[in-house]
Amino acid sequence: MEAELQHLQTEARADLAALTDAPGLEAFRVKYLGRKGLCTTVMRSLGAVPDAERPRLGKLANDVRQDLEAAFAAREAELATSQAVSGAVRPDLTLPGRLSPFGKLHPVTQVMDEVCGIFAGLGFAVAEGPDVELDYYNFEALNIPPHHPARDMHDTFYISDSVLLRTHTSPMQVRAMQKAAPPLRMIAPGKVYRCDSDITHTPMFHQVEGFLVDRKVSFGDLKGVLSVFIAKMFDAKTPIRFRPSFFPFTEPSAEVDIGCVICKGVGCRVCKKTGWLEILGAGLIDPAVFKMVGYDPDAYTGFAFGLGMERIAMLKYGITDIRLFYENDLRFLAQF
Ligand code: 2NM
Repeated sequence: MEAELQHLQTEARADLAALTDAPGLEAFRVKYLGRKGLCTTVMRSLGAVPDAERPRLGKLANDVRQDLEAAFAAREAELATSQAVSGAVRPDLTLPGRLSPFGKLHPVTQVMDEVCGIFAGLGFAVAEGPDVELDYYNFEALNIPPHHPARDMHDTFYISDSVLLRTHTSPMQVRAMQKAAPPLRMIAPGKVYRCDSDITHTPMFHQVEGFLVDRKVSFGDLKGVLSVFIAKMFDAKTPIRFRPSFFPFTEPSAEVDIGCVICKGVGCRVCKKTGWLEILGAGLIDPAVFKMVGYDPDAYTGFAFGLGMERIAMLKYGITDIRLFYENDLRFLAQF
């Protein structure tokens, strides 16, 4: 038994010295140190040794196993270093780096940036403001007094009697007019809130409202600016029509339609067979608003307009359910 152990140790050490690679190391481990390896076999045969001899031989067998385990670990480390140095596992520093996936802007953000870019190009300043507003800026200063029936259209989220989530971004226009005298032109992009939810309404959506005030501003100026905007946003030849409408803060007021971008005016599901799509509301600013902000309504006129970003994005990309914008499903969002 003693001779057998000695032989095992010599042979294993010679094997180990001859090893050059990882598969060799693994084969060695299985052959000598594994659960069914030679070391284990020798240990098992201790049962047949006379009682008097067993402690000494047991210790010897243990020593041999520990010696081989230590030698194995040392050889393993040695090979790892030499392979790294020789280049076998050295990282290739000339490989291109791994690119992390690109994020994208939300389709509503993209449309909002595009709209703001067009109006900025026409000389409009851009102003942002708080989502939580005073009733005064959201309604009263815009010619919508308490109990005015127009308040019903807005499905307002109230925080208290005088504080609410803005239902449009015009409060910023009011602030701008209170701060500066005409001539003035600016747009206000941002989130607005209305208690409404179905396939064309979400309780939060995005708007861009704009206005221009100067001496002798006419409805023709409004038509001119909106025509340029629509030509840039859609197609240069997109047909436009103005329909009479009502807003408390403009007089006269209009809703603006464009020829259906889906069927080109022939009539389809999206335009409900009319050939037209409503894309914005507009009008000449009501003199009552000018009085509220301290402008002389006899000296100045102005136009204003407002458009919903989700609606524009839906028309532009042929999306039929507005709720898709806010489900955060990357399979949807990554398409834009
Ligand atoms: C619209 C339609 C018509 C509007 C009015 C004003 C302000 F503050 F100048 F009076 N800002 N935006 C306006 C006018 C908004 O949205 C459909």
